[in-house]
Amino acid sequence: AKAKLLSDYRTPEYTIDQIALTIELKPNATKVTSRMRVARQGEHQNSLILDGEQLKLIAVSIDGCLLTSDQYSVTDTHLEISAVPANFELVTEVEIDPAGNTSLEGLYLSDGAFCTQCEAEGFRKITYYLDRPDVLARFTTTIIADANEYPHMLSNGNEIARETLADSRTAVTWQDPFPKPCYLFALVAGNFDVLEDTFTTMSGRSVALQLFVDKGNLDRADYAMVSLKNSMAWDEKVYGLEYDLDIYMIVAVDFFNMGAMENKGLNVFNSKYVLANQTSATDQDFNGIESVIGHEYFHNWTGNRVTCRDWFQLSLKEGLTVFRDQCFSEDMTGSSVNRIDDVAIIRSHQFSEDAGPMAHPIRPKSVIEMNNFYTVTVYNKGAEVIRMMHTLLGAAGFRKGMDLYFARHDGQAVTCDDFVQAMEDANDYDLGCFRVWYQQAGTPTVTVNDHFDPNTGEYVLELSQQTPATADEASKQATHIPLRIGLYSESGEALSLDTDAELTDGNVYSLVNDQATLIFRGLSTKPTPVLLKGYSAPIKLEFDYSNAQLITLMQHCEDGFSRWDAAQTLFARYIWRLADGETETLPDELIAAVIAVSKDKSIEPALKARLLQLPAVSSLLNQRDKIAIMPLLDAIETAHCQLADSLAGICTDLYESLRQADYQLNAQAAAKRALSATCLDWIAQSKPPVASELSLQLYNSSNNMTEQLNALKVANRHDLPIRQQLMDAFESRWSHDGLVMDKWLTLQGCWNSSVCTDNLAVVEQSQVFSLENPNRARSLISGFAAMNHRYFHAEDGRGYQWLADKIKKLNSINPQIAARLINPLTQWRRFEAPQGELMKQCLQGIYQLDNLSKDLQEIIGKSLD
Ligand code: BAL
Ligand code: ZN
Repeated sequence: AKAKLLSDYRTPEYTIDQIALTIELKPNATKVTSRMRVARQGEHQNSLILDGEQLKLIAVSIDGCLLTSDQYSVTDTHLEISAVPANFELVTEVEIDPAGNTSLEGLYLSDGAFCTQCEAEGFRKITYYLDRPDVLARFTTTIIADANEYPHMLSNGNEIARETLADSRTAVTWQDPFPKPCYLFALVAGNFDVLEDTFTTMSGRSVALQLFVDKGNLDRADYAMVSLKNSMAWDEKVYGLEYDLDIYMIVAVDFFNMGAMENKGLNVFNSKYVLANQTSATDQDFNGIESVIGHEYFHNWTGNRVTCRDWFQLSLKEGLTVFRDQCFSEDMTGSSVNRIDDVAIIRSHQFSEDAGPMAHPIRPKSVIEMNNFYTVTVYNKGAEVIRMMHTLLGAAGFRKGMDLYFARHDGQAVTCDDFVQAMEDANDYDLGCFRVWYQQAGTPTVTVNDHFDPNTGEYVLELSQQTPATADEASKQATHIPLRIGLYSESGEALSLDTDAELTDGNVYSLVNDQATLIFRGLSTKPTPVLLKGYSAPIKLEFDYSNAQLITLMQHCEDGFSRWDAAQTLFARYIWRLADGETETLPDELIAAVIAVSKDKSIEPALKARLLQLPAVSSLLNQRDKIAIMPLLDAIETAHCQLADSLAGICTDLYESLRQADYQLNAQAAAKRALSATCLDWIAQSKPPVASELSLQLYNSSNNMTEQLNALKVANRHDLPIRQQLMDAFESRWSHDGLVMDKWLTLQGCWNSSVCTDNLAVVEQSQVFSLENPNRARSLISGFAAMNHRYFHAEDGRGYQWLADKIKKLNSINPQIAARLINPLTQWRRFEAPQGELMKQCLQGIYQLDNLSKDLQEIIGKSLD
């Protein structure tokens, strides 16, 4: 397969501004008739080339005249018609097979309901079309189906007609008044329960809200509806953006590749991000629902009203919309820990993408399979890039930029440059070198040295930035890095900053060159610097803090992120020293500091839970170029044991004090549950029998999934004697419910036991598991390959082989999911022998497959290159 390049972008030679679709639904033979108004753009005589895949062409006509087969040609990927008029009506008729579509892209069946997923390039699996985001058309869609079997027939926009046909069939017609690219097209037909509500917009319009869920699931739909209404109100309040149709529909389906999809007026959601109640879902699940519901809703403006010119610009809508959903969640919970969790994703997953074979800028330059670029770089680093503009311009300046962006581009398909230009123009602010963030991959490192002169009271910081080479490009430029700076006294008080350096509101310094020197005056003793408050840029910061400085920051810094960052740095420092054989014990001062944190009643429980956690393995892996995995895992275990001996007693008291009489669904109660789980984990590390008893008690006495799952996780992670009993109890209670059983599958995958790998074969055979369902496949496979480091990386290579075997099967079933789940193997270069070599061999084995998908070809090809 050939790569497409950003630099090859050309405006379309033809456009389609109106399309009327008639879709006669039958599971194995759906007929799609599309009537399109086509117009040539510019002076040329080139043929019209439409995208289309896996379509059976029945007929083509132009302005009412049926074409003969010599007037067009059909390949696996295109329909080409030569000698077309400048303006004409094109009608095509095709047949497709939704029931046979296991890729879940295009039109397919989810548990008997028809649904669609068109982004990025799935519409071409429904009909022949100019399947590119810069072709915007008004869609009218008529769905024909048996109304008894499919009482709900939905598409974008408003229902404008309904007609009863022969054979108990009904035709329902929808019209979307907003021109849109075809990736935002959606169709759903099925038999659902519906939760209905209304929202009154800021201009007083009433919008009907409808949430469609599988029969019997209405008791799990309330939270999604509340989240939707909160999102609508938030976008009005923060951005002055109002919803624009009279109806907003969300359909929850069980078979879905992504989290959800923002189709105009008709979102289709993975049921994981809709269905939740106290007994079936954890606090984390509820947070996920709030953020994904918000995310898809916010797309209505950032994505739908203003869309992307081409897929290289994906971060235009995704980075911006992730930033918006992060701010929404932060406002809803009002806690500093949201920021910590966002940063943890960058450090664990985005840094590894930057350091691996698929490294790409947030605006990629070259793509083989677009589905491979729905990445943590485009989404989460993209959001960090938007956040940096927000930091540099301030909330009011950012809002001015957004207003100008919509004023200029509403109804258009635009580029990331257009967005940056609007921010620049609205604020008269130079974002020239900031644009480098869009152009180059890689994680910049800012190295900082300091010097204090007690005679003059001057404190000097010397900064330099450098971005290492990435797989896609060796040479790197300096970029615009906002550093939010604070100086702290020995006891952790914030000092006022007296400097000639240009600091904007909130003490933000713009590092734009390779190097810079900052001088602060009027200091009586050497301060402790913090340069990345709130994680003001997605970089690595290198500064040689003393243990004492880090301990002070962990205990006293007013910025929650910086406290956590200091704790993580301290822990990581000693884990690496243990791994390298440089020490065998954690220093007393570190243990004392952690105990002090655990006892400090002024620290909010959510933050305390995070301060008491060791760095994630996935984040530690990104701190070195080459990893000896078993010594690292052993070091983490040693650090855990040593700390646990000192912490278990305090954690037992804390655990008791955190008991809550009733279940409450709010951020404060959830924070206590999270801290309580952290305590239980420390207890389990040092006193397994006590933890066994507490876990059993917690599982049996609690009335909510969060606590029950916390009990199970501890039993699973420490392989407590009680584990099997709890797993069996969970299975018998939930075996009928795939969504809940995903948690059980993940636990099976990350079971900390030497029999885990053997057990996978048993679990795969269980009724609940299925490679066809992405949620089931992801839960078990990622539970093992991304979370169970010790057994996935076992030196006999069996973990790798197990994953390779799943990937080979998924390659034929669902290439998108296969390409996601193969990720752990693609990092082989970073692992020392024997692991690295064994991983590579598994990749080579998959690469030999005859029918290897384009998705896997791109990823494995780059990985082995
Ligand atoms: N647009 C694909 C799903 C999402 O990011 O909302
Ligand atoms: Zn999105």
